[in-house]
Amino acid sequence: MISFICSAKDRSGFPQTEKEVVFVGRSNVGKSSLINTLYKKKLAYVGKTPGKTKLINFFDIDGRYTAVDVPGYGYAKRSMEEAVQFGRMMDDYFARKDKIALVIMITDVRIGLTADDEDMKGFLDSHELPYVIIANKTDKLSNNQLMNSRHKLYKDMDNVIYVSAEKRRNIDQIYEAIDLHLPYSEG
Ligand SMILES: Nc1nc2c(ncn2[C@@H]2O[C@H](COP(=O)(O)OP(=O)(O)OP(=O)(O)O)[C@@H](O)[C@H]2O)c(=O)[nH]1
Ligand SMILES: [Mg+2]
Repeated sequence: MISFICSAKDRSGFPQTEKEVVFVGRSNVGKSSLINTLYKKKLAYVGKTPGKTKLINFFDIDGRYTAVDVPGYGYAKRSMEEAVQFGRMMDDYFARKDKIALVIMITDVRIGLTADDEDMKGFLDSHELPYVIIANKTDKLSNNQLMNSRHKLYKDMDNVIYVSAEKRRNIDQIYEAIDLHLPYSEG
């Protein structure tokens, strides 16, 4: 069974979990959409305007692991107060890095990795956190444009999974990546 555990804005609200798969990325790349597609349920709030997800949301996935939806980074229209709170919330979250089984970094296939994404990648590398990169919204590109994006925007990197959350394209590859990073469990 898949169920919502809680939302939290700082460490006082984080639940007791063991293995987390966390979805990060710039605002509006489709983190919440991808979570809903992966788990076939309207778990996370999807919005037309960036900055929709404001708290860290925890979901129990079949008792196997915890999926975590976090607010997007690189969203300029936050107020100063919001930006400070956002930074603190993410610091609190990543301080528990021993719990993180896999980071799923989502990007927009039409944009590739931005400076914010490169910062996040540097952070993940320096903390030796395992991650995969998702290039989402492939339904917005033709096959030719997609080839161009792979080559030019993603430099043919081999840990990129090209998907469409909206059209359920290549979603199985994400399940495989998650399974690979969880200790073996039955069922
Ligand atoms: N065409 C297309 N649109 C998508 C896809 N995935 C998400 N979207 C759209 O992109 C917009 C943002 O989606 P969200 O899932 O709310 O994005 P988010 O990354 O959670 O955004 P924040 O919570 O603001 O950080 C929505 O209008 C979605 O419908 C996709 O695969 N294809
Ligand atoms: Mg969201």
